[in-house]
Amino acid sequence: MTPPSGNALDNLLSESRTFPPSAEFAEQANAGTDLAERAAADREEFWAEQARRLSWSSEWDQVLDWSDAPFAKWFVGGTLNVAYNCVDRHVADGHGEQVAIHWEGEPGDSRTITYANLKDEVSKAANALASLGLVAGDRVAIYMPMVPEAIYSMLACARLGLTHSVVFAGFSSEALRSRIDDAEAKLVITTDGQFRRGKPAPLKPAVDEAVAQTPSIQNVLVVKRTDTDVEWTEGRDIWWHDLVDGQSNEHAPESFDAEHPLFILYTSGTTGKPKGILHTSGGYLTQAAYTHHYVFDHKAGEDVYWCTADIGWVTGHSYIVYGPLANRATQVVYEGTPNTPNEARHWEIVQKYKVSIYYTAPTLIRTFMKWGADIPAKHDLSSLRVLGSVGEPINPEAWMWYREHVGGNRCPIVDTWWQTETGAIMIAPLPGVTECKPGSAMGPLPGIGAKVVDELGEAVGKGGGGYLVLDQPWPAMLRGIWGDEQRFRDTYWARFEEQGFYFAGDGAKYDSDGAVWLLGRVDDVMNVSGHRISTTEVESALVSHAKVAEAAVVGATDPTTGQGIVAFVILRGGVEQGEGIVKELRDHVAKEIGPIAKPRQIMVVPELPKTRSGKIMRRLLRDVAENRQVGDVTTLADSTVMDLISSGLNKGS
Ligand code: 6R9
Repeated sequence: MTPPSGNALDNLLSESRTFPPSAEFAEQANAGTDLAERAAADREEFWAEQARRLSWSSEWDQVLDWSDAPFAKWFVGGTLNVAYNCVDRHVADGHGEQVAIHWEGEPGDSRTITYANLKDEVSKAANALASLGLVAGDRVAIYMPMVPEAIYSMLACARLGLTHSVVFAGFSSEALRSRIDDAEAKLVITTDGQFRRGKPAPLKPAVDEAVAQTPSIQNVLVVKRTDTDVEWTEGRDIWWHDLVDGQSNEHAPESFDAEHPLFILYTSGTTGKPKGILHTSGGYLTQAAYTHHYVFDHKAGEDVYWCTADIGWVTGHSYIVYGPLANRATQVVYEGTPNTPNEARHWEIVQKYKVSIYYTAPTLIRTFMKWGADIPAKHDLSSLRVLGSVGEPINPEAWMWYREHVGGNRCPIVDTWWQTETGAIMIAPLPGVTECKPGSAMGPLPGIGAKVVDELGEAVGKGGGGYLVLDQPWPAMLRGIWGDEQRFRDTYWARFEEQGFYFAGDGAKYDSDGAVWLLGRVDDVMNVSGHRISTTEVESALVSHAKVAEAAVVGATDPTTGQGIVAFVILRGGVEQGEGIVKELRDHVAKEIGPIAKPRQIMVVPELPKTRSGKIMRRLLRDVAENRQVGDVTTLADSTVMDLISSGLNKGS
């Protein structure tokens, strides 16, 4: 167990450093070795035990009904109210004065929200939504920055049995429009604007543009955040302060079936159209709470927890809203970017609130590395005791840096593998139990079944690699793709139909000790700063521009963002090449999808490499994008194409 040294950090499978839990940590840890034993002895009873962390209005008669696989039903016959579980019951248990949220605005304003305050705000918001005529089962789109009202809105929906669809506020109006349409949402909740890198940026105009084309929307509820002037459509638009503030803070929560739809969250797949991943109530909340409790070793009333995700992603749903609040966490919610007003902002926040559990993404850790270790070193980070990572594989070098410069060589690091589809963490070490290796997510959690298999679905042994599959249904699993049963079956279940495995789309390996190493996506989904973006989605955006004839997009390795988007485009005849067009196309992609999908690089090329059946050979383009010798070109329809591309690029087009 030696601290970081030098450069031999890259070869994952020769990584031999291990970090066993300290005796002090193990002694106080929530998890013990018995957890896995109990799960192995009786899986369903184990999950039933976890479900009892929640308060149910009526208990289930059956833990799991898998008879209609791949559509699972968990806690069949049980009823509960998700918002009651996240808010009211803590107040009823005498913890109303405990801080639920230390909210930190980007410009430096802050709000302290206790569980009693949260109950009032969520109740008022629920009364307000009900007054608009919304009833259980209706869909509500939430397109908001990280303001407390976004959390109130999600919980108010949950309280009323409305299904929310949170759309990341960095997405374009077109992305919002298609998500509203797909779910036929009746209401959008938004803000006038959002603070981004120290400046207010308008948000409502994107909603106005989207809603002009979405017949299902009846109202737009607008929180005033930046005091930006907005256009107003009378009869449709309503200010939050006008509607919500005057409502009663009493609202009786109704109980819903364990399988009542809680939310839809759109994520990129291998085709251009995002998939609406559907999650339900009882199983989802059970696993979100279970994992938050054990993986972060969370102690209610003692820890100060901070997950740096945005509520627009699943991590924000499960590890800002549902898991932590179900577990009565005191948490920090930060509105802005990590370098506003300077690169020390996160460490100032850790110091200010004495954050003890910090959960972030490898891309940010690598950014911190770039900014320099002297920045965290100037702050008191001694309150930290557990560090988490999510969103993409964490390279051993970043893991070691995180351990040393943020965790003071003292905090266990939990690298958590999961997906929008899995709803909650699936593969991660248990702090206090697992001996960790830098860069490995280690193994499936107790109660979870995951395996690495080959093409035929046969389990590979130690040292072997292949596809990651989940071989047992789990409580927080997706219950389908909204409105597209066939796509659900095809995407996740067709590949290993015979074995009944869920195909995750990730490559993985076991090392010689049997620890799991995630190796990234095996499909055409890129992972840019932990965000999933499909190559097809960006290609469709590019070809929707009048000057583009054809486009091919690849994810190229990037030292900071994990992958960077590199696009190859063929322009239409007569279009001038040069700087101007590249900027125009990058902006166009930002407008179509959102700034996160802006290609890092666009190369204008005369041809694209294709097989005889017309498939673009992305492998070869990736070679070009990563400045490698171009690989085997024998299956190309025209083997001279790569020379044409390379020579064109060398001329600097
Ligand atoms: C939670 C979240 C899911 C994809 C997943 C994988 C990658 C996430 C990871 C990881 C290696 C980890 N991923 N966590 N890869 N190690 N700890 O990120 O959900 O946005 O749906 O992305 O992210 O490729 O398939 P989502």
